[in-house]
Amino acid sequence: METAEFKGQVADLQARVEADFLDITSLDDLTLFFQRYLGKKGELSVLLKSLKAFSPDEKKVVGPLIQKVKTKLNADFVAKRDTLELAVLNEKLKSDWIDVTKHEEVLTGNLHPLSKVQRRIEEIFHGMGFEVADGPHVEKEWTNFDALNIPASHPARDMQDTFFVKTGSDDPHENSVLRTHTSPVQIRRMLERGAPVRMICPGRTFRNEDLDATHDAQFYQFECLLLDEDINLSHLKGVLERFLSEFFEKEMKIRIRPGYFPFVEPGLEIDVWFEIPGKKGKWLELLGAGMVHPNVLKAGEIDADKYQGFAFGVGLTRLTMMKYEIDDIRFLASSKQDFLGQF
Ligand code: FA5
Repeated sequence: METAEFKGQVADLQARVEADFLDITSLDDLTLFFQRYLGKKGELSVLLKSLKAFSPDEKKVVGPLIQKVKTKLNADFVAKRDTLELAVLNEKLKSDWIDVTKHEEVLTGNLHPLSKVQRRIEEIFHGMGFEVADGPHVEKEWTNFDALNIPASHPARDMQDTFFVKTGSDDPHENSVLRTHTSPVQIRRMLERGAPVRMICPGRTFRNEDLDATHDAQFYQFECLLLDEDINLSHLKGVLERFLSEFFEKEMKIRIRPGYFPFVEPGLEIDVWFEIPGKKGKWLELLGAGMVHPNVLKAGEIDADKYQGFAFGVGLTRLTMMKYEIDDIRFLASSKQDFLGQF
């Protein structure tokens, strides 16, 4: 190629580069522009390679011409890239900004009242040296009834009250029920770890009952079992009074009546005096209790000559209703935010 022709090509290239450069409005345009002129196979690179054909003297003339174009082109390219990238960033900032001073109403969750009450109960009993145990919802018929000295003829086993899961076997270890109370955990705890025992067990219980404002088919109880040497009813009364006073944050009055539960002897029903400000106070039936029956100790493989103790089972759901003045048990199973948000 003649130097004149080369000069002409450089001038032509420069004119097109300048025209095309003016059309660049985006980073995509810029990439295409780069590929067309500056990339490995770009026009400028091809022209630069053709320099090889010139003599050293000719190179001295045409070399600087094309170098000048290349230097300018590179500088323009970088400047344009910076400008376009900044524009993209500014656009993004416009749409992404956050006003950190703006006050937004944020809906936060809270614990369910039953969970709050359960945690508080656990705290209080931990403070008195009790452990928290757990048991399954689907329980062996044996553990739920037989081991607790509830004979096969007892009305509590009636289809009206118990949700049977598996029936038909003569062996109560083979049949299962939805546990009707938390008392079977007493047996589990005795068999697992022996005496002495100081445990509570909060959990869900199930009964096939007529439902009303104070009775649900699923409700929560918590069981308390204390086995040791020389335990008597005054220990039961002391633990209960201490628990109730801490739970309700005031001195609570209790009334002890004789009651019948096959798994305790003597058996007791315990009521608490309950007052809502502005309303008449009343005795509320809250729990069943008593000294653990020797047959139950036997089922739990405890040496009844050495150890004895008390047990009680409290309606945790009822305790929750008292604490928060909830007058219908069905609210506790609802997912209504107006209700749940209050706690
Ligand atoms: C029992 O379940 C015994 N296992 C308690 C017990 C344990 C006695 C250890 C002695 C020794 P009862 O059926 O009374 O007892 O139930 C205890 C409490 O559970 C009741 O006082 C009541 O507060 C609550 N409760 C019973 N049925 C329901 C129900 N359908 N809905 C809500 N709470 C209930």
